[in-house]
Amino acid sequence: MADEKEKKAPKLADPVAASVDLATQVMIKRAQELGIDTAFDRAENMKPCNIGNQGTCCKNCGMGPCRLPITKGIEAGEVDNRKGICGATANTIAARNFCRMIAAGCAAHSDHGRNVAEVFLSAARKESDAYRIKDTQKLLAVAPHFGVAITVEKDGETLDRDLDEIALEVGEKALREWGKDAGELLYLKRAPKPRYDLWTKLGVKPRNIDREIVEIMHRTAIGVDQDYKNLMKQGTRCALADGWGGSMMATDLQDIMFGTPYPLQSEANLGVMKEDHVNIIIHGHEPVLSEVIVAVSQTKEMLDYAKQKGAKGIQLGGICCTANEILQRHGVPLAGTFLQQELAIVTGACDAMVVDVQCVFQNLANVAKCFHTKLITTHPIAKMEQDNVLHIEFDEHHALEDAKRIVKLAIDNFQNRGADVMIPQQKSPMIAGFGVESIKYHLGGSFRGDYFTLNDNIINGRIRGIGAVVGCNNVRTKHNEGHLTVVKELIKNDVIVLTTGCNAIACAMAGLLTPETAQVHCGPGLAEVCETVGIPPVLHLGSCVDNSRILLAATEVVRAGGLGKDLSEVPAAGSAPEWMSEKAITIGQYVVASGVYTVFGTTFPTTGAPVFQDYLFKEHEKIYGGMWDFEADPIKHAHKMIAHIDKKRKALGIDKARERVLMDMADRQKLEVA
Ligand code: BF8
Repeated sequence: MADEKEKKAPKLADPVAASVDLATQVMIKRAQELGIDTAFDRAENMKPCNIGNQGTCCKNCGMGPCRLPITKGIEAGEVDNRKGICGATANTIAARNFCRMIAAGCAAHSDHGRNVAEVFLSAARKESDAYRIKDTQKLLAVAPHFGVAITVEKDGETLDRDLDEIALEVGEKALREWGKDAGELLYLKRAPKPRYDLWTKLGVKPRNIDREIVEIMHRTAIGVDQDYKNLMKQGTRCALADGWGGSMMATDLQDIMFGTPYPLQSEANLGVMKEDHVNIIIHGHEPVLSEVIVAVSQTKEMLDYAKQKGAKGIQLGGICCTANEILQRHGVPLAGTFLQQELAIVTGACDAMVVDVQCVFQNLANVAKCFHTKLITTHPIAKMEQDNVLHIEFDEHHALEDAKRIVKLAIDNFQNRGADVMIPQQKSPMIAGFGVESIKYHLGGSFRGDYFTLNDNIINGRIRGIGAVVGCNNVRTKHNEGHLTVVKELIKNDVIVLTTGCNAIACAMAGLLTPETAQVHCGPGLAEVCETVGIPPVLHLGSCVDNSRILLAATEVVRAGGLGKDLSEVPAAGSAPEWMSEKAITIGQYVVASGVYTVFGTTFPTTGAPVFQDYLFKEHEKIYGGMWDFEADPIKHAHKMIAHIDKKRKALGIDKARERVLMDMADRQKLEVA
């Protein structure tokens, strides 16, 4: 009997039920025909642990794991007597687990930021040929936030300071943010003053990034912090260290080194791969290597070499957030989302997949074994145990040589392709490359470059509000269905959408990142604005660390006037319909602590501790002006966001239909007084 059970073939995913995307469906089926399992199939055979899922499994010591599943009785109002061996309650356990997720997410984003800061400093010191200070305007804009002067006084005259000197000081000051011994994170003051003052009053201002992560690990160890409210105070401090610290610095320093994104055209989905080209897929998160690969793969030397080997050229494609980074700055097409990484290899046309850190499936190595694909890890902290994986460690001091070696390896591998190439045809055009600066220009014009026009259109009701829809794919829900349904429902109701991460890739694949989308999917007000200024109703703002751009865009909205004095007053809401990564929890917490209502879909990791969950979902609004929510149904999810936006419109007194007039500063000030 036991043998019979073991022999049972694993279940296969139904491709149509697994994804709304045709290319994905085709490639899941293709993998199944070839006998290759993907995450979609594995999810059929591995059900999530029901107790871990509720957030109430504690494995922080060797006496457990202590498992505290919720019961029907407790749900119905019975006294909750659950406790672990040490006495930890469900609230304590769920809060500890939640805080550890925040610490992990903050560590991931911020360690990325630290690496960028180190490369930045090496560029400022001119130690590398591959990196330089490219966007000096952004350097000058960012320097004052680090307390770095951009002018000098000489003989009673104010002179521009040397750019190299400024860059060096910015790099040094930035790097100190991870471990300085006193003070608070310098970027916190970029938030609107009432928000900064609130964080001061609540005692949640991060001191330095590393310390906040370490303190969570300490406080969540057995026998330390046993008050879920106190734990969440530290959770918030750590999350803010990510959003207004590590992530924001990563974005800024990357922009200075690699260029601030401006709108550009590109394409998305597996169909961007080309049969007659060398295909290199770049996957992961840190753009320091991928930037150089992009540059090297465009050199005549490499293109000639590719032709010599029988290819027509070199086609780059991205997966996950590296994809977003090189798309935003260079227009490199997106090959797919997090859940399409294995499928890119299943095409049989992936000559090399280059990975760095985060969101990389270890099963890529097993899939690569079935094809000619060279799977190359590049980061010292992220290797794979399988023996077919090549490790080419990347170092900023010889970045060009490393990138050349990788590109050459891919070209050499082109001729090893088997006959089993199958690239799906699907790909969609898109406009990407938005950011705080380009929104200013597009919605404000070159003479009036600011957020006034956006604010005016929110005030007059053409735009109902702002939705920030971000985050991962989660194989426990239909790939991209939540993302697309939430976004379409928002724009249909005149909510402009700012997107990052895998949501942005999903929207790109579905063609939502084009100005033409406005006519098809938007409500009349938003459609009118998009048509007038020629932007898509869904603006791609980059990778997940670039959620910091959303914080700063919202801050610009506050600054432009008429929509309140703090982020919590703006008619805006956040969403991650298909989240799965710990990073998403960190992002959610810093967005909530910045005053924004945030809804997650698919699952929520605190359902086994209703009192703690209430603290996040209800009490947080009283503390921060923003709170968490959970809604798996994407239409209801979108309408919860819209209801919140309407609540904020009402509080601002802009809920009534208004005469559509262009407001000046005086009008906006009058509104604020009212
Ligand atoms: O940092 S959205 S699946 S790729 S974690 Fe990963 Fe989630 Fe995609 Fe980027 Ni963000």
